[in-house]
Parts: sequence; C-alpha cells; structure tokens
Amino acid sequence: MNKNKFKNLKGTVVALKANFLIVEIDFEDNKQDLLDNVSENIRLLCTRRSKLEYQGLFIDVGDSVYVESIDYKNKRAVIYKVEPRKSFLKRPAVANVTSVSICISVDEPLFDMKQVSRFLLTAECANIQPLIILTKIDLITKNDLILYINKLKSWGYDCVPVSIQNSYGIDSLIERFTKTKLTVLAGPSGVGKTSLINHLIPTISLPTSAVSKKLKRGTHTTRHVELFSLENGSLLADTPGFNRPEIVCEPSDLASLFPEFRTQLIKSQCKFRNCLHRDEPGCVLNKDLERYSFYREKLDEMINSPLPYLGD
Ligand SMILES: Nc1nc2c(ncn2[C@@H]2O[C@H](COP(=O)(O)OP(=O)(O)OP(=O)(O)O)[C@@H](O)[C@H]2O)c(=O)[nH]1
Ligand SMILES: [Mg+2]
Ligand SMILES: [Zn+2]
Repeated sequence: MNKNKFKNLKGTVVALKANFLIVEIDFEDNKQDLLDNVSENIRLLCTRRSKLEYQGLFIDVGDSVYVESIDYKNKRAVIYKVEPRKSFLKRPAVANVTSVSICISVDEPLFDMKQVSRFLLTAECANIQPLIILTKIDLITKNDLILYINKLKSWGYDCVPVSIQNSYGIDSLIERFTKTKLTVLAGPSGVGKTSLINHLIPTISLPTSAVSKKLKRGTHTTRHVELFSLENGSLLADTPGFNRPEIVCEPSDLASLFPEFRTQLIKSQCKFRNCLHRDEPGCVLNKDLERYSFYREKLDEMINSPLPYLGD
C-alpha cells in the first residue's frame, strides 16, 4: 500500500475551473509528505469537502488550503480546510495578495492618462500601494520614455520600464517579484501581462494575441485569473485585462486617492474640513496639477450618480 496515501498536503489554489479548483503543491514546503518519486511542484484537480460548503466558505485563487484523499495517478484530491485570508483583492478576485503591479503600455494600446488613473484609483481605494510597470518601451524613443517616467513621478508614482523584445528591465522586475509572496499583474487588455509571465517563466507558454489594429485595443485573450510560481516560490497572478476598474469611495475622500494632491493637503489645510476642492473659499489645492481636471470629472460623476459609484 502506498505509504503516503493518507498524508495531507498544504497548497495554494492557482485557478478555478468550472466546479473544480486547481491546487498547486509546493515541493519544498511538502517534501516530507510527498511521494518519493515526486521531485517538483504538482498541480491537483480538487473538489471541496461538503462541510466547507455548509460553512459558506467561498474559496478563491490565492487561498491557502489543505488537501486529503490524494490520487497521485489521476492528480486529484479533496480540499478539507482553508487557512484564514491575510488579504483579499476584489477585482480581480485574488486572496492573500501581497503586491499589485499595474501594467501600462506606452504604445499599442497608447498610454491613456484617464485609464491609468482609474487603475491607480482602484488600488489606492483598496489601500494598496501599486507599482507601475511601463511595458513595450521598445516602441518609443528614449526621450518619450523619460517624459512618461517624469509624468508618473509628478503623480507620485515610481515605475519600472520594461520590454520583452530586448529583455529590458526584466532583472529588476524579478528582483521585486521574488521579494514578495504574491504579486497580481493588473491592467488593460493588450498591455502584455501574459507575455511578461511567459518571458519570466520560460517553462510556460500561455496564449497571447496582438492588439486589434482597428480598435487599437487588446482582444481580452486571458479569461481567468491564474497563479504561476517563480523559481523561489513567489507567485505571479495573470489576470484578464479589463478596462473599467471599480472605484467606490465617498466624494470627500476622492482627492486623498491622488498622491500628488495628498502631499499638498498634508502640508496645508483647506478652510472647510469636507472641502471638495472645487471653488470653495480657502481651498489650498493647486488646480493647475495635470490630473485636476480628471479629478473634477470623477467628482462630478460621483455626485451626480444616484447609486453608489462603481467606476465608469
Ligand atoms: N513591441 C512589444 N510588444 C509586446 C511586448 N510585450 C507584449 N507585446 C505584445 O502585445 C500583445 C498583447 O500581449 P498579451 O500578453 O496578450 O497582453 P495581455 O495584457 O495579457 O492582454 P489580455 O490577456 O487581453 O488582458 C502581444 O502581441 C505581444 O506580443 C513588448 O515588450 N514589446
Ligand atoms: Mg493576457
Ligand atoms: Zn480644498
């Protein structure tokens, strides 16, 4: 009889597939309990014990779980326990996220201040300090790249410029990704999130597709969230690109989601505590800042929306 048959293993949910969950068992973490002939991470197609369903526990990608009834031959198992979550990102839905990288291409699709800002606001809203990855920098000149870097700096953000065409910036990305447990790659369709993962993990080859020439947008190639392991065990989440991230906050909190406004408002205070920074007397916010007109647009949409504001 198989000596390990009744051993339990700990793993991470890396994808959801219809009613099943794919759980990856990290070799290093489970060495003692894995069969002798297993020498690398394995992925198991799992169902969940019905008691978990009774408890109303919804398991998502990123959750840490324990599995039993392991069938090595058919790569199947059953989840019987879920670890409490350390964090949860709502959109894209991923548990235990430790870092979010927003991928934005400088061209194809073209850098769009409003779209970039919407993604940044979503992260700020969830109290996450995002890293911006500027992709496809092989498509523009060095001078234009410097303009983009300075623009993002004036908004209060650092960025990592990369290109998979000539492997530019890849080492610096690996260094960042391996320092944290689970990084979500978010951003619009077509900016190169999946291409980046293919480039970073040469053993995988996920489908990618060219940006539509006509619409100049991505074609929504990735359909589901999936986690992939880097060599040191850190995880990267590939996510479907969406163009309408969700922003839910009170109008009076909106300004605090813009770092460049925040810096000003920390230094000096507006006369009224709930200032919306429009034309109120004694408002200290500099209305010449690049993203001020975008702020006003969002603010007006929020104020005029009868329902809780859910992005546009
Ligand atoms: N020139 C250039 N093209 C790139 C680079 N990275 C990715 N691409 C191209 O961009 C296109 C879109 O890439 P994907 O990786 O599918 O983009 P995605 O962000 O995963 O898109 P969705 O899955 O739809 O969200 C592909 O044709 C890639 O070859 C790059 O660094 N330079
Ligand atoms: Mg993709
Ligand atoms: Zn004000």
